[in-house]
Amino acid sequence: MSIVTVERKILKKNDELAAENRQIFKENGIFTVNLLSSPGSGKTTLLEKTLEILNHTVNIGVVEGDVQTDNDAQRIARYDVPVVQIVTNGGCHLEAKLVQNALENFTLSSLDLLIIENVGNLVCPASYDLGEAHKIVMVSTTEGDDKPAKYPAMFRVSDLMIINKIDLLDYVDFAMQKVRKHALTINPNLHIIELSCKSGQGFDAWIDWIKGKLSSYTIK
Ligand SMILES: Nc1nc2c(ncn2[C@@H]2O[C@H](COP(=O)(O)OP(=O)(O)O)[C@@H](O)[C@H]2O)c(=O)[nH]1
Ligand SMILES: [Mg+2]
Repeated sequence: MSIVTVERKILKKNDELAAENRQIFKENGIFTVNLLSSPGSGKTTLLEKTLEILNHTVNIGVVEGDVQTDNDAQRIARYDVPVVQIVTNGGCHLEAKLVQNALENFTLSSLDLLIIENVGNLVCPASYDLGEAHKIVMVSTTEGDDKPAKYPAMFRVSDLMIINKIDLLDYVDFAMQKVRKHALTINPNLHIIELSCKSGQGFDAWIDWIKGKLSSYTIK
């Protein structure tokens, strides 16, 4: 009983800090997304491809969350965009306070888009609002087709599901329609994009989604 109470208090505090972050994003005209998946689904690869395409037209900042290393931040730094690594030292998710601290390292007034790559985990990050406009959940064809059924909370709180690695569909047991059906049963409003970060197939739909959101996000 007491454990439940403590957890509620932590989440309440997190929600307050997330509201502060949301206000900071609003004041600075920054569209922020929180990217979530299991380890290895392709979050960093999606970011790399996105930076290749959008880097010259959109001012992008990246926050990388990882349990132990700064490997992903190093991958992103090659694109010459501002990137801040948060190492959680074993923590399984990012929290609003950690993101707020990370924001001090950006020139916020010059950012249009902030992409937060969360710690690879389909459970804990679902409960933690970071102040983002949208949570985006990614699944990939190599990790089985049971993820929406097994981790429904993540699909309930997300607005977009990206199904990555469709270049491997012929080689893996992955029933696309089953995944789509389960996810939509949990969240009928979920937008779904199938793509391959490797072949580029379907990637335009993702870029169009981001561009559409950026253009309708009139908060300056
Ligand atoms: N075949 C294939 N491999 C991919 C694709 N996207 C990412 N990968 C590979 O999947 C592995 C994990 O990718 P990464 O971006 O580090 O995943 P993260 O842990 O979610 O950030 C890497 O070896 C990538 O090259 C894809 O669309 N197709
Ligand atoms: Mg990564």
